[in-house]
Amino acid sequence: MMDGESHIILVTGGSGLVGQAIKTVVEEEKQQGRRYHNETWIFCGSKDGDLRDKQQTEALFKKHQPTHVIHLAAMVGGLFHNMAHNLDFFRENMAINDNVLAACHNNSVKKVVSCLSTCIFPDKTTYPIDETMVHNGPPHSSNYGYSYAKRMIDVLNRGYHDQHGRVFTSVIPCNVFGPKDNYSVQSSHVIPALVRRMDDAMRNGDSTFKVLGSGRPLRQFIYSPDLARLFLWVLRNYDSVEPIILSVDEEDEVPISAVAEAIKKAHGFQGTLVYDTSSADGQYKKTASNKKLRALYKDFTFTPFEQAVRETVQWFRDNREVART
Ligand code: NAP
Ligand code: GFB
Repeated sequence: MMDGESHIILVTGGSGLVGQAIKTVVEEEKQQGRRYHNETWIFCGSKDGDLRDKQQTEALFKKHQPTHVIHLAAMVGGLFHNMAHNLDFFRENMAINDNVLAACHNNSVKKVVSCLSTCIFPDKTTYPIDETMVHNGPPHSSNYGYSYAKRMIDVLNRGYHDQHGRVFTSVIPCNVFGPKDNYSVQSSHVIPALVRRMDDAMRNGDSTFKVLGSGRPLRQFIYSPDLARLFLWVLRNYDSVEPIILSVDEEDEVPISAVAEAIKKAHGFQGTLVYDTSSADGQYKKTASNKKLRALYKDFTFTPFEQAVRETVQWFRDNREVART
């Protein structure tokens, strides 16, 4: 964004893991005097308007008149929550995405950055996965609802560009974790689930700790502050409608067992990890290439995984009372 105009940036889903990370980074920029033009940031959660409802969505946009939007709001959850609620994930996210992008168009928002996920790619695919492969086949059966709804963001972005010349684009993060995540047992992703459950085990003095599944599946994890910095870079510098993967390198992919060991070390848990192979593993791998990002943003550095896990465990232990559990 190189013009001198005022920018009003509305972040839907602003009260969540990624939204709060963006808020923290924006505040750090202000403290460091790195103001980017005259940006006004507005972070919204569902209390500001239920985006499944068209009227509430339009009212939110009329109230704030954003010039730019980072669209994060979604029904989001881990493997087990998706497996149990594929219809809800599809319908809720379809409604949210159609309402938000229509409101962006109706209110002449200059640029929108929406959010897909590396888990929405075809289950049967070659590796590494890249941005051209989003629609090349059915997603994994565990989260088809969420996956198809997310893929429709890309379809909507193309439609608003082809029919109306809109610059609506999307990013495709790998698995995200960090402070202010969703730590609820029912719906959370693996890292917040293990962080919270191992804190419980430490408090209870348990001698064993159950990790669900075999521990063999492979994942790439991005620390939420790193993703936040990449989101700001995309908002200010990336103007293609084509999606862009925001992920750590392929070689940074880790098995779930290594995640559990890192969380065990960060907590100082002395008990034994036990793998419950009666629970689902989900996708074995979804290895994504960040080559496009590396080509465009050469000197970006990711926080080392073990350091990010240590900081996340520390945040949870210091903030358990206010965490979303
Ligand atoms: P999150 O912590 O669960 O936050 C979800 C956000 O969406 C919250 O601010 C929530 O508001 C809002 N929201 C949900 N339903 C809404 C509704 N009906 N109306 C208005 N707002 C609603 O999720 P996250 O992890 O930050 O995810 C943010 C984005 O990143 C999502 O689009 C997700 O698909 C994507 N993503 C996440 C991951 C990951 O591993 N976490 C990976 C790839 C992509 P309330 O807090 O008020 O409920
Ligand atoms: O983050 P997660 O729930 O989802 O990770 P996905 C699931 C993996 O972690 C599986 C293992 O291999 C689980 O067996 N795991 C071990 C656990 N212990 C636990 C635990 O206590 N809780 C959870 N949740 N997993 C999701 C998609 O896939 O990726 C979503 O379903 C979303 O749509 C998300 O996009 C980013 O990485 O398997």
